Amino acid sequence: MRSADPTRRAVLLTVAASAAVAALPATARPRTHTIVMEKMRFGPSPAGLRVGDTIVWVNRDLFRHTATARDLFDVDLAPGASGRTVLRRAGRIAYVCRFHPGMTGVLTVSA
Ligand SMILES: [Cu+2]
Repeated sequence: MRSADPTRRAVLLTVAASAAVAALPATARPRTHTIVMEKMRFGPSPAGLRVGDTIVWVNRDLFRHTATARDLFDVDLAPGASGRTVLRRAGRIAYVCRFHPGMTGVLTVSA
């Protein structure tokens, strides 16, 4: 059976990040979203993304993957690893795994 540790870690990170920004006014409060890589696919892109939000990438697969958007981010994750990126600009942001060109996704980020 596969370990649930990466999921647990992502949940804990999300909780910690939420607690850290709880004191900010609602309009300025960044949020943390999780995208899981599993079975050679990216999980669904979260709705309601805003500039300043964080994406936590969780690689639950048996393969190394990246989440790569040209000029914006390049997260390289071993199996079981996780990493994070902060969304720095609004717009439609296409991303891909550099090792598996069939793995793609799109983030829609508002200002
Ligand atoms: Cu990949």
